[in-house]
Amino acid sequence: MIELYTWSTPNGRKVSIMLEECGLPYNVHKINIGTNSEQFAPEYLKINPNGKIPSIVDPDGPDGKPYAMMESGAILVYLAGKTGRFLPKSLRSRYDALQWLMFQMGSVGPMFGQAHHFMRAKKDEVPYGSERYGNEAKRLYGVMDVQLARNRFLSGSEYTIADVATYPWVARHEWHRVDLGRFPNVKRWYDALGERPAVMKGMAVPAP
Ligand SMILES: N[C@@H](CCC(=O)N[C@@H](CS)C(=O)NCC(=O)O)C(=O)O
Repeated sequence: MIELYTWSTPNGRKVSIMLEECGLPYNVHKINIGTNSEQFAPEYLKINPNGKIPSIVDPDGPDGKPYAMMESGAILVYLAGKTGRFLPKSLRSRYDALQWLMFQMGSVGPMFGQAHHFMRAKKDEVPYGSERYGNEAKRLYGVMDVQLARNRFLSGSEYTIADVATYPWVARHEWHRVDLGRFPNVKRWYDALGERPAVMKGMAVPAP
């Protein structure tokens, strides 16, 4: 059974969606990052030296021994490798999926996260931050909208870990003040993914 350390955030839900999609059994351990202490507990830092969620421990790691992992993108690649699912076999499609996964990890996550910080987390909104990251979020929706006008899924015709990684961030579109109606191709993709049973189950982790 894979041990999942998570909280109710987009990065955490990428991994619960993937575990559900792959049909892998897992135990959920809640790490309440709002306490500003659980993620920095010495025992947890042994699993995730960066003091963030998500993390997993697979008792049946690559060499048959327990294996701990941090970084949601790396965890998705690992689970795709372990199960042979959601990362295409053909090299061209595989690199397409990895490009869009890195786009999520390097742009979508950090920029949307900063937009949330400035728009929501601060008691007094900082207009410069809200504008900068809000504009960048809209720009990234534009990039995804063009890509999804040409493709059913983010990296092509197949549902991959790039889609798994991006969905929970787009699910927070109201937080970064993006009107999905302005990005019809993203909306079509978002609505379709939201109907997948594994996506619904993964988005409900951790249970309240
Ligand atoms: N690049 C990391 C980012 C992880 C991350 O930023 N996690 C946030 C929640 S979404 C967190 O744990 N924040 C707690 C903190 O910064 O103290 C990943 O994708 O796993």
